[in-house]
Amino acid sequence: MTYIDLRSDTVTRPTEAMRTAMYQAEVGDDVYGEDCLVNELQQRIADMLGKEAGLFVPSGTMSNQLAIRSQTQPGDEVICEYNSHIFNYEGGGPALLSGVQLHPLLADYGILTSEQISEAMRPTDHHYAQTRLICLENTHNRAGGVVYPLPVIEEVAGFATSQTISMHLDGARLMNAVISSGLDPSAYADHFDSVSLCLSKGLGAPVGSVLVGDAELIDRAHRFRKMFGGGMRQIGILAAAGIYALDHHIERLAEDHHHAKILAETCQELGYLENDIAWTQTNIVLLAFPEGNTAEMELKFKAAGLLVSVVNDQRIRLVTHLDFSKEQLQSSLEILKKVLG
Ligand code: TLP
Repeated sequence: MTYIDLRSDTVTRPTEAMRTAMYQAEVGDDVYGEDCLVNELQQRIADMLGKEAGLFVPSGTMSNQLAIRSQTQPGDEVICEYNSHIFNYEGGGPALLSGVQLHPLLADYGILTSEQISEAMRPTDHHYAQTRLICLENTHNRAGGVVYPLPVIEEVAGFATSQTISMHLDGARLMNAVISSGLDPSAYADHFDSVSLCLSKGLGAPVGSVLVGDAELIDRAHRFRKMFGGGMRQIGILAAAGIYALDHHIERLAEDHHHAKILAETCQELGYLENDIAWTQTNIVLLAFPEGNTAEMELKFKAAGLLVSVVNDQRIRLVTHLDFSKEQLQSSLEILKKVLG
């Protein structure tokens, strides 16, 4: 049986044209800094986000972990959102790799405000861990691909500056936010010391993320990348895929958003959409199952030919992507009606 795969936008396979770019890539040893395509990719993303330097890393997880390691000391505290990727899906990495404690705050739709953060700040009293870093996520995955409102980011950043706290953006899907909001990528990135952008989500590359920041921060992250085992050699073949994605796969994210909206409309009609449809802003659709039967529903969807991901016992996630065609959209709508109707 061939399945329609809406588990994640990470499931895409490189297109023929992307594979050709990878095949033709000139390569060098990136540990010596001699892979021209890696250097080009890093600089392009840094420029796009208005930062000095970039660092190509194997995954979004490593990118976030390097950002935390490079901007904290063991014993520090990092504020993040309760449903953030960093708190939920990175294997407890901050405790092991950086020796920091996370201070997760639950926020409506994943959007942390400056008021919430200022209330959570630790006093300078020696009893407390010192708050050193705030991590935001845009778009917010577990909140359903929600785009962080820029004015909220501006307020959080203003507060962080006033307290000399650094800001990191998990921008795994930042380009989805950019396409949805129409804002320039740097309009978001300007408010952060470091930004992680994934090439292997909506942008359709097989591997890789780029962490950007000022030259000093990226130099520190570079040292930790080596320490964490992320120094890679002839990876121009991967950078070529990333460059191809930047050239060809950004604007088309609008199509994924359109497909997600159509799926969300049907889920809403069937009474299973998690939030008001206005919150389906990018490529993620969240379905609500208050009876806590998502494991059973996952199997029902699978039997009907649709792969979905279970977020928890009450939520299922659908993610649209480059390999999800118009024909598959039609079939998915039929499956949703059959299984949920
Ligand atoms: N998210 C994956 C899973 O890990 C949940 C997915 O299928 O959505 N930040 C955010 C916001 C992410 O959604 C992800 C991947 C990452 C970081 C980590 O990226 P990778 O998988 O490259 O380590």
